[in-house]
Amino acid sequence: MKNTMKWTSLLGLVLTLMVFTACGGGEQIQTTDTVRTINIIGADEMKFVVAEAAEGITTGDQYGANFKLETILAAPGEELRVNLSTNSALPAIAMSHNFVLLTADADVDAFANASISARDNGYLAPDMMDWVIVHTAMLGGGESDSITFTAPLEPGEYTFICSFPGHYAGGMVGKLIVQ
Ligand SMILES: [Cu+2]
Repeated sequence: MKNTMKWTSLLGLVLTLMVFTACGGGEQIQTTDTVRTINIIGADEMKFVVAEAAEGITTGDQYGANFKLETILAAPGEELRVNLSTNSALPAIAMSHNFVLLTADADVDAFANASISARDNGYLAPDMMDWVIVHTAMLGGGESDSITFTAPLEPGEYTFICSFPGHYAGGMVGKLIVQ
């Protein structure tokens, strides 16, 4: 009997926590609605794609139902959110994506090449992290990550890439244009 009561209390606690968590999540979505959000999909074709054109981005070739994300336009110091989702049925070791925004002075080729052998650091060249403004986690199929950051104050072109081996070379690259 005592045990049953313990379990009942525990179950009650768990349910309460679940309700709190659910409410917390809802509030968070409401309070962050003002941040401009760009929903990006990492596609098997080694491209950053978006489901539809939107103000403040430019798109290119069509991939299935989606369009290649070419550029993100931002005002200096604008707050932005990038939601990245990997859409793939392949195992994570074969097909994963991240979104890595690099500084204007970064040597993008050098960073991408050095990152190939940086598997232990999420394929981010550990000695070139000064060039990384912000990045998502490396995401396998079905995973997603959200980052919120401030666009650089200095107008210019900032390259973003996926640093998974071969993906930058395969065209998984775009530009954040601050103007
Ligand atoms: Cu990728």
